[in-house]
Amino acid sequence: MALFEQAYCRHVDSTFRAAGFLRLLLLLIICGLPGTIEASSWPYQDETPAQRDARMAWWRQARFGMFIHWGVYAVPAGTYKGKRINGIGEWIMNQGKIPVAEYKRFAKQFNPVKYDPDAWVRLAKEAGMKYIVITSKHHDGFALFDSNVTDWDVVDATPYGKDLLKPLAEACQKHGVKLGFYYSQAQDWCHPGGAAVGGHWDNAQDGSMDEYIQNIAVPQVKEILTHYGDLAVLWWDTPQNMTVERANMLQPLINLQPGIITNNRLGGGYQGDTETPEQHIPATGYKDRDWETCMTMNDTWGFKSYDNNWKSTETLIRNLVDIASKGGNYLLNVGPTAEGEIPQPSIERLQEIGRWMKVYGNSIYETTASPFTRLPWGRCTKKMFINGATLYLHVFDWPQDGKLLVPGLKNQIQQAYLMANLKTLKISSEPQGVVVQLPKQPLDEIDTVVVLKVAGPLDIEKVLPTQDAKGAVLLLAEMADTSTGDYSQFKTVTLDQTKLLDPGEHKLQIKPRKERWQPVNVRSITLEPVQ
Ligand code: FHN
Repeated sequence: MALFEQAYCRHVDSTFRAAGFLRLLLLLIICGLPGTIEASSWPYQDETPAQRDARMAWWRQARFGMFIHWGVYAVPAGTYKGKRINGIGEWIMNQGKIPVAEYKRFAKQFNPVKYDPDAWVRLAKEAGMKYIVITSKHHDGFALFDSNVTDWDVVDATPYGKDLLKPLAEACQKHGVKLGFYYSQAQDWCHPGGAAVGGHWDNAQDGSMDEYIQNIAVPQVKEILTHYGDLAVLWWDTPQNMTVERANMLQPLINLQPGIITNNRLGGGYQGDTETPEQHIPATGYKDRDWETCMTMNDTWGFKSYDNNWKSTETLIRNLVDIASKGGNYLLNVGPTAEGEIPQPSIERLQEIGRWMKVYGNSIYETTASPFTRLPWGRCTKKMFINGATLYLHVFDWPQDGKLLVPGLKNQIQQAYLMANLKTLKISSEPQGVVVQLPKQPLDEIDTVVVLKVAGPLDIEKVLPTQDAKGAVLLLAEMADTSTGDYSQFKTVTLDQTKLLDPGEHKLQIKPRKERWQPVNVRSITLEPVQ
């Protein structure tokens, strides 16, 4: 999760007591921060919805991209003076409080002679990824490109001595993969005046942040936006100490790449084009906002030699599907070594994802979010057409009796088949929805996709939650209108008791207390009858 988000997220898993009812309409209210500052130089502020859709089209169709965190931190790779340093690899300088001059010495061992940008791009493509975002400069201030305003870059400070972004840009161009640059605009631990979460630890870091923005960040952003051909994305990060004035020095530069997509991490009140949940998948998508979950395959972004906590291919594929089913993109990270190699476990996982994508990629690309609130056996993605829709049913949990219930679906089904072999499937319309008759075994243990072609506008009856045998009703976050935030640390809170005297529809509102004006993430609400 983004560090700057941590400050204002609170997590609640609420329990609410009620006294018997028939149906309940849930309205969850999730509040944002008090009004943000008006940003003035957003070049797309007069864009019509159609212009915006056209600008965002490739990104929305892509659904899957590669994040690359690469820099001098790959040399210590998590170890400093013989000690393993806690935390993510690219933060070793900050976590280990390594003095600037000492950290800079690691650059002498940064010699990525095995760097093969063409192979990296081919790997991304093989995995089914449509774009790459690479750290042109991370928080340690080290530039992977030849910068005119500093010697703290790959050309001047390393034995390798060559710009790393140029050949990557060429390979992306050659293979038709879009390229984006990550740029740490505020945190810079090696240039005086750059911000540092937790504060400076070396006098060499002290200086004016305004001058740092003016003399380092602004010219470097100009460099990355003008020296590498067409750029698709500019990915800001950690807006530590970014005032609106500082953001205004950087924001207009995006005009140098007309149509470029930027994220929401510049600071100064700029919302950018995309929300960027980090290391988690929101329970639902973001209403009226494009979004992209960025995630590591192990527990670090930058290479750490001893981080072997790799996610399984099953988890990664299901994450991609989950995200697509909520209308978002998945930006999956690799952290290459100081020699320029993507770690083998990452390569293997990307190749396995690629094998799945070869068969099922069309159920991900160009799809939009699921029309169902929740499917007990998996996820759904869809494509809408003038006369109907294609529903891709992603079956994670294969039904033992072979009957797949698509709850609430009322449409006439034109075709039902297994995506992998086009085998037609029998269907029947039942009062609870459409039932698809599946073969005994899934074709893919991770996710077998069933395609339903339906006629007419989608007609899906909302299946409302019902009481269980004990009379309890479980309301999940997926059923709410919107939800965001980190879904890893919840606590259960007993809220209150109330009497519902009349049967019928009731409205339940949950709001944060005014004096603690923060967003609340609600995972589920249980209504229990009072005995
Ligand atoms: O501090 C960084 C971190 O190193 C990494 O780059 C991630 C990627 O989204 N962003 C920041 C934390 O939010």
